[in-house]
Amino acid sequence: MLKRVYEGTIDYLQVLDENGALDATLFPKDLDDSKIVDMYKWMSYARALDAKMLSLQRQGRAVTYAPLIGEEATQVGSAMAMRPNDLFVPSFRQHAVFLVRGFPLELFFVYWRGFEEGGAMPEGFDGFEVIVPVATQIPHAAGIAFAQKYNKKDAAVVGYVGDGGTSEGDFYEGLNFAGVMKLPLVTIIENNQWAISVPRKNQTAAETLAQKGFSAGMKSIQVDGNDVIAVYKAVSEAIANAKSGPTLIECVTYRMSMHTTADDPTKYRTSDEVEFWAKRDPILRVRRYLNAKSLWNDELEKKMEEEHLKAIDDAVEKAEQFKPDPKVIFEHIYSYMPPTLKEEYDEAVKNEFWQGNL
Ligand SMILES: Cc1ncc(C[n+]2csc(CCOP(=O)(O)OP(=O)(O)O)c2C)c(N)n1
Ligand SMILES: [Mg+2]
Repeated sequence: MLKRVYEGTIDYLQVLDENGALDATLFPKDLDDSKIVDMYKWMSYARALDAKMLSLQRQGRAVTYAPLIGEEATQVGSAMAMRPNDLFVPSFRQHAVFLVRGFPLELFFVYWRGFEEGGAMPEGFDGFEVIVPVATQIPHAAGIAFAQKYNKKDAAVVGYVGDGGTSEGDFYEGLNFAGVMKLPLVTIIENNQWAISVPRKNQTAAETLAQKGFSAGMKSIQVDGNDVIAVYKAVSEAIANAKSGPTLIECVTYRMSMHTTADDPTKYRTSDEVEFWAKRDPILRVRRYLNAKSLWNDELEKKMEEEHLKAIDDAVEKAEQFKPDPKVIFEHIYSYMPPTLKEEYDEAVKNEFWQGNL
């Protein structure tokens, strides 16, 4: 006997194409033009923030930074789809998610000056701090989703991972657990085509990254990650469905800039490729849509830019006056200080290690 025991398909979702044309049949019911204006403003705000961070880093006023430019639709669309109590678990590039979810900008800049205080999430903030070890956040996200289910909370967890991260064991382990336990976990693969200098095609021979969800028995979809409306729709639906189980969403986008400020992408990719994606810019297509409907103009653009720059500059000014407490590096990682760490802490304090005495 030979019979087919499994068959899977992956859908690709796009609602707003690169020319700003909308597929009205797919337009989410809870969106209207004023929300699209909000999406446009958040994406523009994120891009302005990114430009500021790059400038600060180049002036020696910020630590190594991973730019988000090009990935605004994936981040803003998903963050706007979250309900007030939903939680997010980022990796290291999701600055727009922090922004949309209301992370205080001043604290954002304190973190990127290199101070631990900026990594301690304010009480009541429904997100987790920047996580650099690739894909280790996915088992954490699954565990946090387990806690929501166990405690009967009506909250979903949205976890982010890169295309490179999907090759890590942690990614599969987290997804597998979420599938078995039917956890309220929405995992977003921010497929920006590169993992530092390793292209997407070298990560896997599979045609999509979304199909990796099949192995964990979860709903999986591929989305135009440069289409903020498609991302919003896919994530809203996954969140609405989270009580019955997890979803994997591959957002196909592009890292328009360097991997981090310590990288030079001209060494390993062509300008033709960058130009191809620049035409699919996530902000440009929304601007085209809004222009066609006379919902936006240069005057509004100028006013918005001024507001964003003022908010950013005010936050930078405050963050630069911030005086860090060196002892804090011991404090907020564990809910209580384990004995070995306490020992190091006591020794450091006794020797006033921040004076260079150790
Ligand atoms: C476990 C681990 N291995 C290697 C690194 C070094 N590293 C940092 S980012 C990165 C590439 C990540 O690529 P991807 O998952 O696609 O995310 P992106 O940077 O594109 O957002 C690597 C290899 C790391 N931080 N952690
Ligand atoms: Mg990547």
